[in-house]
Amino acid sequence: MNIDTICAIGTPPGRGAIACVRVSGPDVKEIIRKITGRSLKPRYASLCTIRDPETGEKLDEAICIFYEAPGSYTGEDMLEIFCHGGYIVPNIVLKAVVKSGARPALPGEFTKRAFINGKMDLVQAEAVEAIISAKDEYTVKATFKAMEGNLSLKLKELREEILAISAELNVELDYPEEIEIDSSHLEDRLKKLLEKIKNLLTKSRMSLRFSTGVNMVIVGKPNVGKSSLLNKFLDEERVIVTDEPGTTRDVVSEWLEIDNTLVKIADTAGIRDTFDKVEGIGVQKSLEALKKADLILFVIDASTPLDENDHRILREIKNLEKEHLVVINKIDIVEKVNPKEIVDDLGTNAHVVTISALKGEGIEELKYHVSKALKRLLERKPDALLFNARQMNALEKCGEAVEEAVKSLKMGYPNDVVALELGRAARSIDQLLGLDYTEDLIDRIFSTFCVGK
Ligand SMILES: Nc1nc2c(ncn2[C@@H]2O[C@H](COP(=O)(O)OP(=O)(O)OP(=O)(O)O)[C@@H](O)[C@H]2O)c(=O)[nH]1
Ligand SMILES: [Mg+2]
Repeated sequence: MNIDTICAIGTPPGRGAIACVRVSGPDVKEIIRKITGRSLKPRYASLCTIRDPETGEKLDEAICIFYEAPGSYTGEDMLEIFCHGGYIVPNIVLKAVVKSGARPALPGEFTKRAFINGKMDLVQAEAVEAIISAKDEYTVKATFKAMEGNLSLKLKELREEILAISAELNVELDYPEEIEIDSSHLEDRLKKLLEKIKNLLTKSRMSLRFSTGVNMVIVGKPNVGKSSLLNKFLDEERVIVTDEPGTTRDVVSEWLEIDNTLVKIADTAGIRDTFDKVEGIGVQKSLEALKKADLILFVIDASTPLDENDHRILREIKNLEKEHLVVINKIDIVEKVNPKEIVDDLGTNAHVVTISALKGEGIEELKYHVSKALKRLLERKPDALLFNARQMNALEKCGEAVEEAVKSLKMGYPNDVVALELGRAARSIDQLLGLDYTEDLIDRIFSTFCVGK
């Protein structure tokens, strides 16, 4: 393969103390000589004067680090120049590097080279990009494990198991007379394997939903102050608040960040029996929003006694086994509130917070408990899960093939039919890990990465 030398600014544009220009490829040593006039000891930080390779003009003072192949990110000779930041200097340095023989890199080209040179598999490469693009701490933590190789290990174990079962089937294919395989034992193994695949898919689906934002839904009977609470969370008059029960008729959601987690917060129509057609539709929508919720803020009104509507909503929440907090609102108009008495009466041991959405009292405490509840939810999620649609798709295909293999075995089909399905399953995992790839697919994946990574 004819490999050239690539370069890019690895830091985002804009005013900043330092920027990093990265260079990778066979001409790195030559480029270092041209722009610094020196040769650099690998893996040492050296303060260098960067010069125009043609005129010798001084361009910047920068820290340069040379990484010798194969001990670098890409597996090739690499140079990282830590020059002054801002809009101009990094580009001047980049130009000098280009003049010395490198060409500007395409998006994701450094990581693509790392992948092609066997420094990481496709799942790890995708994890690098997912970390850079993450919008919340959860995604960073989850994908960091994938970048370290935990997910790949899990997938390789699945692949090993598929190949081991295939091998047993093939033994019989090769020596049909001598060996007889106990097919019920193989069926058991296949079923266990299928179980593992399905489990990984289900958990990954949940985790993917999490990284695209947690659904937090505010529910309660009419007039308890749900919309007032949403407005307080957002710090603006986003939804209409009136003293008329049944004001909110639709689900209104907005994005919010709580303790580094992206939260989609939804206000809903108050839930009660109603003859009003529009309100009735609103109530239906509230019930549907409850089903989709990851976390529920169940609001009750401290100034009025609990009634059947409150109990009905709690029953709904309990039936759905949803994580919830009880929010007692309007504490500004009652003399004394006994939260314990209220939750005992309701029949829940969920955490309770007292607030006044009108006065803004208790909102910070509520946010604190929301963030604690989010942490509890996140901790439930195990590590090393699939984190994008491509990966999900490939593992789904693998699962389908294993399912077909189980069916074929049950139906007493010849072993080569079963083996064929298992071959398909193994290939899906190979594609997932990038052990089996086409240039076109790889280009498509890396083109979504950022330049300089
Ligand atoms: N005193 C007091 N009044 C409040 C408080 N929170 C809300 N209210 C009032 O209660 C009434 C209803 O508030 P909303 O926020 O519209 O209640 P809601 O739960 O969204 O009502 P629906 O949309 O009808 O289900 C309004 O008059 C609010 O001003 C509070 O903490 N204290
Ligand atoms: Mg409302």
